Amino acid sequence: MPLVSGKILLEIANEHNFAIGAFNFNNMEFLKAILEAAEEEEAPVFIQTTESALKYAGIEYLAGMVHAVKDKYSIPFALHLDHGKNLESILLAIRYGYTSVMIDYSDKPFGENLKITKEVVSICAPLGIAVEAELGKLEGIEDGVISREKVLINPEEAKEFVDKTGVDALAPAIGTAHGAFKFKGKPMLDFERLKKVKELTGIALVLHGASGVYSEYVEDINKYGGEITGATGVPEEDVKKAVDLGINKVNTDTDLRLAFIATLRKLLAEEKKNVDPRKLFKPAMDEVKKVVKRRIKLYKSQGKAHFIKVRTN
Ligand code: TD3
Ligand code: ZN
Repeated sequence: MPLVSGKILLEIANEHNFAIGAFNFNNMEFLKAILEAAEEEEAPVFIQTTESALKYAGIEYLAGMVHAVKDKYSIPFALHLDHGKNLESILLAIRYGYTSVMIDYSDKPFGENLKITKEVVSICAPLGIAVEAELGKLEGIEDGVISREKVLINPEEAKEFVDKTGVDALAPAIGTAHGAFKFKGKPMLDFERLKKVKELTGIALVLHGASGVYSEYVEDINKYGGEITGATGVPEEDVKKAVDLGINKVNTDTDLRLAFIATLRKLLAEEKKNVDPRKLFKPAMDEVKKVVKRRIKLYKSQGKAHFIKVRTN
């Protein structure tokens, strides 16, 4: 099945109470690992690029690869712009055949966020392109801190935002953060708030900053010359609970990076005579593939590819 609209993926996941994995890529190695893993698990999937990925590789390369390989796979997948920061990025993604975009004005006042999101929906909806927006800020929260009201999503605001913008998906800030250092203390996700947002909006919800930061990769990175002591992620149990409470898309980037880098560090240390990058990248890709499969199972999207039925001609 070729590229499909993010709308259909979000709708089906919302209807059937599971989440679809959204994995970031910057190069051929990650893209291939993600698509192969999803194909083998018969899972629908989002493949996504941030603006910095586009800056690194160029949109011609990243979108070009996707369009060149899309018919090799039978699973439905959407090409998504992750954390689009302005209208120019959105328009660029549309020109390059993206089927889903995120407009992220979460660091701006509520009114501005609402206005730009409405505008993006008015452009994308007629084209069948899904729109995701974010409310609240992606910062780890600490126990008992009053500032949580300032950082996390306000469920009543979420209801107003969804009604007025017509977005397809909303990313609620509930205490997760991007990267390999998510929490100062114990992981704390505000599940009550998540539940309320789902009850009030009924919309497809997206969990950002969801990586598990698995200890086996952190240990290998530290063992072979890296220094990421104290790295922490979201426990798998918490991700599972979030999916049960209404999360329909889960973003994972850091876990793939850690798997890749841990493998590279280990091989570089062990194979001192190797000068062929492929002998490093292939095992690293295989490790990324393993993580993608693990996450797909965690989100309950394994075997769900056939739920998506779209006309392809
Ligand atoms: O939107 N993303 C991916 C890009 C974040 C910048 O690297 C996420 O929410 C993924 O979060 P995580 O937990 O993998 O860092
Ligand atoms: Zn994110």
